[in-house]
Amino acid sequence: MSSFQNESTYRSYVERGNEAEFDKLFEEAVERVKREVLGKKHGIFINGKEIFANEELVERSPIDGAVMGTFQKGTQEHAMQAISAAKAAFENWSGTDYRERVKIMRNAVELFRKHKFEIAAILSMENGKSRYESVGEVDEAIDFLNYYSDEMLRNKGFVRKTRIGASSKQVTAGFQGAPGNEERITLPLRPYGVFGVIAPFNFPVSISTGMSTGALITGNTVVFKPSSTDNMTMLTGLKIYEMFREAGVPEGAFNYITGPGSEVGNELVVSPDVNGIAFTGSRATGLEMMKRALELNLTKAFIVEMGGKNPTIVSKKADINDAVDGVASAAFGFDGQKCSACSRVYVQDSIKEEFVSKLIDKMRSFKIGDPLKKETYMGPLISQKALDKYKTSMEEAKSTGKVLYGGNTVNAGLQGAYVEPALIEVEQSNKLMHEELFVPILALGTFKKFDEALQKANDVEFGLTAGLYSKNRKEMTEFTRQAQAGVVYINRRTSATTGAIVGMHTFGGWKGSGLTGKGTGSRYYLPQFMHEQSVAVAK
Ligand code: UN1
Repeated sequence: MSSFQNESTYRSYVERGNEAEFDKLFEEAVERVKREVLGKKHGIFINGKEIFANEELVERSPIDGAVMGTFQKGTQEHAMQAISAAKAAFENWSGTDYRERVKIMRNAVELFRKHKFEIAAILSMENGKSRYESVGEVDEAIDFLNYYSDEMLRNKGFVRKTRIGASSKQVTAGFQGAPGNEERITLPLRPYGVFGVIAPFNFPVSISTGMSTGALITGNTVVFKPSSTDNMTMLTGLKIYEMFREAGVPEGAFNYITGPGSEVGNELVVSPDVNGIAFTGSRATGLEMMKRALELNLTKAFIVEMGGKNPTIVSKKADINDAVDGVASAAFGFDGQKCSACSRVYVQDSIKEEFVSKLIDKMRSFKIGDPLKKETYMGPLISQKALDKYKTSMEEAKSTGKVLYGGNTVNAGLQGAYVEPALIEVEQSNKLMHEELFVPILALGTFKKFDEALQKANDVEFGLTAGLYSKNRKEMTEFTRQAQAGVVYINRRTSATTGAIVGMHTFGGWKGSGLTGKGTGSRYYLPQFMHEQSVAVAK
């Protein structure tokens, strides 16, 4: 069994002094994709067959409105068909040897590698990520495939065996713990059945692949719905579908369906034939789905990731430059459209002025515009809805607090929603300190004593990531003990709260950010896709 290694594409190019090659591969892929991939018409794939609906969905690039492709507006009826295809495929797929499923996932790794730059190029055009974020995301998808494959092998398919020895004594009537014959016991984790995989727009390659791999490799079959309405990422979703199929996932075991959450997503939630849901998205949607299933007395396995309002504490004992770099990347990378984004920063009073002035310098230096250009750090927001959120939140900040920097739209000469990174100062009780906005607005607060910072950091419903900058041992220990978050980072210059690496930083939310308390890229991820059975055979 190979030992797990991260894909680290960009890192290996720069370390070899070959960044030019990295750029060339990405730029050539963009041209190729524009010529050969964009603007086509695509169906839904159920049981390996392409199906067309009565209505269509046109996916456009947030960069300039270019048509990425025409997709199907799937209905409840289509969802029902996909669910029954997945149900019918379950017996065979769950019955394959786990090593066979691992082999198929390793084939998928090779396909993802082969098409790495092309998928990254589509991704940048599809959701507006920079080339670095996009290649990093494809790497993350490859890492999930490899990591979960390793986990299946390491756990030998998640089957254990044990036995109870025969007793020399027998009883006439049994009771708990009664001596008896020998028992051979097999303890497998077994797949639930059909999983609905409902993916977000912001990491449509890595999160879709990660959730789907989790379901498939453990023997479940899947109905996969990429983000299909306001924020569309159906084209990368289709590429994932194609690669899984080419890798050897049989027809019916993985189905691809586009369409509104209110029809397709809803059917996955309310259908008694769907045994589990893997979902990453907003807290409101996640909670609503779980409620709806329970109202129907359906006890599904829910594996949900539901956003964050992630804090960073900057103590006077911090390296301020590291803190500035880390907070700026975490808050404004990909325009803050990450559930891991830093959206609150608490700075100790005595260093506030220096920190704020350096942070604003950094924010001013970020290039905003076409994310296909090498120098761009911030591309467009995903949609008009996101732009509205940015604008109304900035209005709110103006009337209830102070705007320290930004808040305006930017004319990038393109038809897209380009905005400045924004820094606002509001009271802890302000709703801008509590609500997840998913736009590049960072709320600043201050503190005198470290305890106060911890209390404020924890004072939200969410608990996904949290960052600290301090060189003081006591503060570091205190933060580690008290931070109510599943992913905690200390003194990380590359980013205060984002950029978890598969297999290294496990990624899962506490409190209102999740449900199971177990993260992705973790040893405890796969067991969530299975229920345990103990099978005792007495001699
Ligand atoms: C998300 O924003 O939905 O740690 C997930 C990170 C990424 C995952 C983010 N690896 O920022």
